[in-house]
Parts: sequence; structure tokens; C-alpha cells
Amino acid sequence: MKFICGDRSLDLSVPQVMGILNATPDSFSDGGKFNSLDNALSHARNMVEQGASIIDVGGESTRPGASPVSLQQELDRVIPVIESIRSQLDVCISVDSSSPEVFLAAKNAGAHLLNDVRALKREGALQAAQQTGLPICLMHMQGEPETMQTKPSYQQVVHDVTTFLQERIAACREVGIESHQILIDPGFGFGKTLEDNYALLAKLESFAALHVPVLVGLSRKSMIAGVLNNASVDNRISGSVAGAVIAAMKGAKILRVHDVKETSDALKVVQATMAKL
Ligand code: 7PJ
Repeated sequence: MKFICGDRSLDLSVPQVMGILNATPDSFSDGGKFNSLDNALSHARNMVEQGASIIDVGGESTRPGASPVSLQQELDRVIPVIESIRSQLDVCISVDSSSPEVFLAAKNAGAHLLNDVRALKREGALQAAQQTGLPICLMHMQGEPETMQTKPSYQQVVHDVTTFLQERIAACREVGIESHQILIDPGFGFGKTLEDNYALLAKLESFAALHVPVLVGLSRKSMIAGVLNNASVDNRISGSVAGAVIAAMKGAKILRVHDVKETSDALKVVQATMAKL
């Protein structure tokens, strides 16, 4: 099960780890520690050594309540980081963005994969993504980061998220992005209550019906804190690893995480077990 990403490929017959690299000064779990270029590169290098096969570079904070960033700010944050990783490390680079201009600049800087929490809904995003020729992760979000946790509401969360992703896959195919270039993600924490998040995790295997690989990001999120007495970010690692293990056992192929070593080890145990099923 090879997934082609630009001039690289990912073997999705085993779960892959995507390490999170926040190029934002206000990202909630690494608090701007990695916003200088050298720090970003050394963090990326550590994550590769610990088992990440993808580095996800993001310059827009999408934590609940975060304010929007300007296009120029986003470009200034992510493009130098992508160029630097591309020149120094042997790893697949994804860009966490919703902006068509960022997609195109990221592709030129050496990115291999687009990761859009707005599922290519911004004006011009579908066309720009198609133009890059890169694969794309389509994520579900209800609302926008500034207000999405105010009052999330669904008829039936698993069904609603599935329908949305199905529609976005169809929109991609209409502009010429093929299904073998698409990943989907239910978007844990993006306009969802604690109950919604666990309902989605419990039924994650149902997304296999969409016939594209599933990516999951629940690392250090409030759905982990919510069952741990609102544990601080530093105390969410075991809970996050448990979530990653459950997701992988329910078919997720890519796990987007902060704690790469812990998650990679856990996924090796998952893999050894799944090989015997
Ligand atoms: C996700 C993401 C996620 C995908 C963020 C955070 C918030 N991209 N970007 N899936 N989350 N595909 O890491 O807490 O869940 S930013």
C-alpha cells in the first residue's frame, strides 16, 4: 500500500507517524519554543530519528479561540522551515495550511503533502491544490477556530462527518485530484464536544467505507485532557498514545503527534499484533 507524495512514497501497510512542527509563536503545546529556524530544524531532526516519516509544518495556530494570521505571516513562518528541512533531512514534508498561495509556495519550497484543516474550502484552494499535483489531507471542521468550540452541534456526528468528507472527496475529483492522492481526517477537537470526539474515535473503522486512507490527530488535545481531570499539556502523553493505539487498531494509517518516540514504540506493538490477525 504505497501512497505517493511528490517524489517520495509512504508505506501505509504499517501505521506511519507524522511529527508536528509548529512554526507559530503561540501554538498551545510547544509554546513557541520552535519558532526559530535552527530550533525548528533540530526539532524536525529529532522527530525523524525517533521514527517520524512525515514532518507537518504549520504556521497558523488553529487552537480553539486562535485569531487568524495574515498570508504573509504564514508564508514567512513556514517556507524557510520547509526549505531547510528539505535540504537537510530525508523525510516527507507536509504543510498544514488552508491558503492557496501557501500550497503553491510550499510545493516550490519542497513540500510533499498538503494538510488542510478546512478541506480545500477556501476560495481557490481546490484549484491550487490540483495545480501542485501533491496529495492532500482533507479534514473535517465545524465552524472556524475562533468560535468552533462555542456550540458544536450535529444530527449524528459520525454520519455528518462522513457525509462532509465524502462531499469534499467528490469536489477534489471534480477538479482532477484523484482518489489515490487523498487522505481523510475526522478532525478531532475541531468544532466537537468531548462526546463527539469519542463517538468518532469509537467508530473510526467506519471511515474505511470512503476508500481512502485515514489520518488522525488527537495528540495532547482537550479530548485527552477531558478524561484526565483536565491534565496539563505535559501530562497528556500516555492518554495521547492510548488514543493513537486505538486509532491505529481501527485502521488509521497516519498518526499526527507531538510525542514521536512514545507513539512510534506503541505503534510497533500494534503492528506486531495486527500482523497476526
Ligand atoms: C490537526 C491538524 C488534526 C490534521 C491540527 C493541534 C491543532 N491537521 N492540524 N488533523 N490538528 N490533519 O495539533 O492541536 O487533527 S492543529
